[in-house]
Amino acid sequence: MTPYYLTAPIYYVNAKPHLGHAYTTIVADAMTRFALLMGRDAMFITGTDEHGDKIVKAAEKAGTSVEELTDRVSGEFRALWPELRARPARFVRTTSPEHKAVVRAFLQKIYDAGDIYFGEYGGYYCYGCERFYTEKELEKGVCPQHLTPTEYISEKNYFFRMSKYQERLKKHILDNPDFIRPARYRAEALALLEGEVLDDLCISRPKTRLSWGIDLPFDSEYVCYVWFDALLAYFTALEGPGSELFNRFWPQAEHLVAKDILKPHAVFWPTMLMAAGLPFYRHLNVHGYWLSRSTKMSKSIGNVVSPLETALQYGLDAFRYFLLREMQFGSDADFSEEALIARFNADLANDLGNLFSRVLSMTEKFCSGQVPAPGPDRDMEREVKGLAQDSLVNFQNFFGRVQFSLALEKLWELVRALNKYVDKAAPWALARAGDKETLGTVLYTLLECMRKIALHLWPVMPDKSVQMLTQLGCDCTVFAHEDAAAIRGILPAESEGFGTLDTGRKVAGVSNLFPRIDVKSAVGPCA
Ligand code: ME8
Repeated sequence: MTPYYLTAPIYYVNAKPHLGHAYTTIVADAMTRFALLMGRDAMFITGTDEHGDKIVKAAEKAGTSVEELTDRVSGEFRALWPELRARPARFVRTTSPEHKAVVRAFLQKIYDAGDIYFGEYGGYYCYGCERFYTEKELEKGVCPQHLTPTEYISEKNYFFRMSKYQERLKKHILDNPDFIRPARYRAEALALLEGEVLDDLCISRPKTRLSWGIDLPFDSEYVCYVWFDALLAYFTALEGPGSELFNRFWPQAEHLVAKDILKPHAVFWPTMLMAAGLPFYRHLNVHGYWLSRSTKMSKSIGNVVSPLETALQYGLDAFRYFLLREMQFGSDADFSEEALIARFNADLANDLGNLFSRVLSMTEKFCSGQVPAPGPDRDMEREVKGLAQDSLVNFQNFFGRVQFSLALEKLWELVRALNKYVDKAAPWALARAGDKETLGTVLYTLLECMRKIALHLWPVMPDKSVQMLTQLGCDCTVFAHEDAAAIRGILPAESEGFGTLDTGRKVAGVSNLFPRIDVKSAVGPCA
């Protein structure tokens, strides 16, 4: 049983969670559920990033202590994830004693190895990014991310010899085409490593300027730079290097982030791993931004969508489906309620919901609500089954390669083909003609394909998936109890054979999974 360890970012506690954070965490949850279904011992983690200038400034602005702010906002993030059916195995707070111990041990290790030195540095500091920029990196004199003025700061600090590992990292990225994916971000990472020598990384802040951080183990006048501290949360969740958990899961680690934090994950982090003599992660999965009216949704701009309100308004699973279906992983996507409603009505109400409602009501009407026994397949059934196989294999392949939108599109090819098959096979005509055997074949083929669709949708729509399976008369105890051992590894076989659905089982007569949203009456929370 291969382990699977996925990390979502640990989010800053300077403001409440918004749709962008919810997206990454929901994707992490869906990827973990999928890995479990595919047979892996899977978990994902997240947490909150609580040190640094940005947090101190946010507390000052809120007129509260930094401790009060971090406790409150960290609590809000932690409480949101279960509401969105995302279940991180661990939630790391960077202010926790466990995390501080991991950071200090790591710093001491690479200090002892000679990869940290003391020096003087002057640079343009952006408080939003918590990092220095060189003059060349600024855009018209301001921070290229936040478009806000920077502050020139010159001071003595500790530096990590990042440049020492530049060539090895470049080679690793070149030798492993899917180390950073999709490809456009691999190219961006390579561009950072090509040409000029990397600056060494300034990893400390003097306490005279900032005291809200983790003390360096070798100099108590300094605290650790927040990014150096934050990345190590991925180790804290595994109880630190050397632990049993770490040895088991770290070699299978994957990260999930948006493009704003590509550089720390593609450059800082792998060089830190090399300095500590630890293996690289497997994949860095990078997605684009959710935009609101073509502008990045961001707490500093204030154009954010509340994930919980939207989920409550349209249904959590429909919301999760929309997020995974609408955004091509890697590219930006625009969030609008109109787009959500359009997707809901087309894909969920018309295609999927309608399929369930038609087939279940016909089973009720023509077969007393019981799964009928199938007769021999005709060309029509062979064609549908061939298509089902292709669609499910495609779904599994694309989903595993973080192409969620394409995976769902492939699954919907099957949903739509089944609706057409209903029209073509016309069960009502078979019932009228008294052809029970063919009627059984048609309804069985449909119900069995619908069961497979419902199972494949579990990572995306966990509640609706169970509802669909229950309507099909399947025993869902293992899903209701989220029994990982029983769920693990059930998906690969589903794209191969047919006939797992028991005949004679009672199915629901009425389905009503996704009632159509009337556009005129939909008054949204996020207009
Ligand atoms: O960067 N669209 O935390 P953060 C899509 N603490 N995703 C978005 C988004 C948007 N408009 N806005 C935010 C940090 N995100 C660091 C991370 S990890 C060791 C430290 C998501 O609170 C996306 O995952 O600014 C992005 O990378 C992350 O939130 C940034 O969260």
